[in-house]
Amino acid sequence: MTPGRLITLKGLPANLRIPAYTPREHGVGIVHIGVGAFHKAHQAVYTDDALASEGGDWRIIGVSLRSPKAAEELNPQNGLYTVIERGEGHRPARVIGSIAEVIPAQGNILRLLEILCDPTIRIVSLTVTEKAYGIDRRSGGADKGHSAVATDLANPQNPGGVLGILVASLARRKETGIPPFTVLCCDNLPENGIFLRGGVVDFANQLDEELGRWIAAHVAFPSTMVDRITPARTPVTMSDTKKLTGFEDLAAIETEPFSQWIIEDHFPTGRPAWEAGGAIFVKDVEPYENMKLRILNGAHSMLAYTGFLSGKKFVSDVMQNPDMARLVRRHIAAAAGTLDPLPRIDLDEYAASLIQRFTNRNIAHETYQIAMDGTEKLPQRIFQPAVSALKRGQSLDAFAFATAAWMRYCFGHLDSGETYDLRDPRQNQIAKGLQRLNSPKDRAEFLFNLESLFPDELLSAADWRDKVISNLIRMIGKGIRAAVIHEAQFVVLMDWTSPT
Ligand code: CS2
Repeated sequence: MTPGRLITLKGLPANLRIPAYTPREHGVGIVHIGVGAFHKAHQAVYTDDALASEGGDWRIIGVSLRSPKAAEELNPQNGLYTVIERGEGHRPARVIGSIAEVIPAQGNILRLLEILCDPTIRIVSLTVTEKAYGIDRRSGGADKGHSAVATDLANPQNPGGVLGILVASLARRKETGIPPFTVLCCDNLPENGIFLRGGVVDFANQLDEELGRWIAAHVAFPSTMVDRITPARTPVTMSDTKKLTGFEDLAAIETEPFSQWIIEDHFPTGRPAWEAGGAIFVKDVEPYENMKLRILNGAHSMLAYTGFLSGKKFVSDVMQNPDMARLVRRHIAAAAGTLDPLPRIDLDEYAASLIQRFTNRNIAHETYQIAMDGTEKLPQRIFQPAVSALKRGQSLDAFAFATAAWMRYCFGHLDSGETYDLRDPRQNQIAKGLQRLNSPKDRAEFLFNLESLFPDELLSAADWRDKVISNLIRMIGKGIRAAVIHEAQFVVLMDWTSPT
């Protein structure tokens, strides 16, 4: 018999963790833009814990900007879904009740703007990926070359992009005398609150400078560091959920046991008691963001490019290869070396736990998933730490190797000749540029010169360019696997970095 769909908390097995509150008794207080697996494994879980511990009207209305899928999965289930945690030897599952509803933005923008202007909404949070903001990293303002920004500036009453939606709803709140909501960016970007504030204020200024000034003076944009490795769901997620809950759950996700959330405590309009789920509130998030972006995400990107090109489908497969694992350890150590000491954080412990998380064979995290959007990710993950290493007189080897691996990935084919889709917002420009060039050096130079990608400090460091180019020459000449073996033999590992 096919089990029914998960629509209520009734009838769930007694050993399954379910919300320790009655979801429908709590009103909404948050609109979250970008209800993907990561939001469901992270902020929604913390909010579930906060509701259970302190109560309050803090349930979430999810918004999806592009596809109606999240709404189709969650709405028929009254927002309920299962999270399976996959770690060594255990597989706890819990049902989350913090999401009230999901609204696909397309076709519903007027309703969405109405909700965003409702005074009960006090926080608008976002996980839309780096490329969706439409903010120019160099100027820090709205990027008029970004299609959503250009379209929304031309038609600000009917927006479809992040900046347009935030500015249209803040403008309405200003007009009607409703206090603004707090904007909480939860994407992997350095100083993400300041970054988003710059884009929103500049976008508003293009329409009405008085509005821009009001946003700058009255809207809070706290920064956050978010961390939980959340792979795409697989058919096993679905079949395991059915076994664990007894119900069909089309919105189920799986994630790792580890979770971290560090938040700048600046919420003039109030917030849920996220500390109930373990969130840490601090004054300055930037050092924690740098730690995570440079160590975890930097090593992730490096291993994703080398791993994908070597035929390793999952992160844990990469970690099974001793040479690649050595390079991961080297990368972590090099990235950690670019950071100042952090209060309450032992970097050696952080690094050791990261190795364990990457090695977790219970989650199927695809290297191809992480390889996506390299031009959006590498500046903060690889290039900025490389600049710090350069300034500190430290070795550039790990960062140059990671950069060469990304460049090799940009070619769009494996050593075998098999092709793949780059999945990067600049893929057409990259493919076109590389097509007319043959030598590895010319190809590297073309990629170095992509607009606003590499920091000037790196471009003017001859040693950096030479290192990247010689790695790329080796990757092409000998093949990626031989290049990995070659590079790994020079790695000197110390203390925790030694393979066990
Ligand atoms: C990953 C991140 O896909 C990627 O680029 O590096 O999504 C990573 O899994 C998360 O930031 C972990 O918190």
